[in-house]
Amino acid sequence: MTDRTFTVTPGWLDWYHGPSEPGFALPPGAVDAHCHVFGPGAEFPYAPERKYTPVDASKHDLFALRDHLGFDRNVIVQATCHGADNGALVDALLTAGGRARGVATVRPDVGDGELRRLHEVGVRGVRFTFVKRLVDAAPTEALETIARRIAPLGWHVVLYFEAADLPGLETFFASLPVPLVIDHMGRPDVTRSPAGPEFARFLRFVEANDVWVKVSCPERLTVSGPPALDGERHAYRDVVPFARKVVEEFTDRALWGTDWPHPNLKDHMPDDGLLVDHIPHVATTPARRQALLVDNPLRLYWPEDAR
Ligand code: 0GY
Repeated sequence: MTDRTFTVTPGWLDWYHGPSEPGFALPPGAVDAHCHVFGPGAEFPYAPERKYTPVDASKHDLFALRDHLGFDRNVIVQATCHGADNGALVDALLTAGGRARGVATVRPDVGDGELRRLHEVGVRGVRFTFVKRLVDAAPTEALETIARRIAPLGWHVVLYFEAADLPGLETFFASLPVPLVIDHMGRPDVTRSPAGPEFARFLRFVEANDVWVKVSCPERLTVSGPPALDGERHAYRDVVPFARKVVEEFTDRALWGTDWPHPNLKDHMPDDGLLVDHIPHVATTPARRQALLVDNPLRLYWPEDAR
């Protein structure tokens, strides 16, 4: 029998309850293109191979946040704590009634019937993480096999890696037969210059390949941190030049997501209302915001609704 009782990882920060009202009004049809559901563990047990046990964050909590912030739709991304059991994800997609699409995790031996079933409920991509603290080994072989399997479905691969690892991975990534979506701008070191060689390499990789970029997770990438909570709503300023550069250079290939419920944050948990107020600093014109928040995610996840 599966054990459905879980002890949350010591020091784990709960997600922010009662987020503030954003000052920035999202455009109609905005998509939160990177968020997760965690369990609840009693219903959807966490994977035995997980590297952390989170605080439960249910589909109901996620949809309440969507409505509070003013998003219209979600892209729910399978988190490593659920391994390749997509049960919680599929359940959330079914509940969302067309207002959510998903990115799953599958193993190389996944059946064609299972891939078709995932497609029917709204999955449009498969995620692979190369972030060492989240996986036992780089999933290179599995990625190669699965990318070939999902190509006929029109799916893409979501990649999560750290900037320092891109040089060793980019040739392999470029050889994959599907579009690539990069989480959190490839995790740049924001103490370096956005005009420096490391980020320039990332931008060249994006330029040269069929790559989309999530300009997400300022709260994870920041070194300067959020502002003191004294009414200042322009947070995570050290991340802005990186995200702005991506949005300006690749306006039609940038995506944005909350990353709610923000796994593995050690120092602070962001107020998701404040995160939304980060967006106009990154996408500085109405046209860029329309592309980032509406047109781009629709082209990738709801092409039938895209302009
Ligand atoms: C994120 C970032 C993290 C975790 C995961 O699947 C995951 O466990 O994505 C992280 O720890 O940096 O995108 O949620």
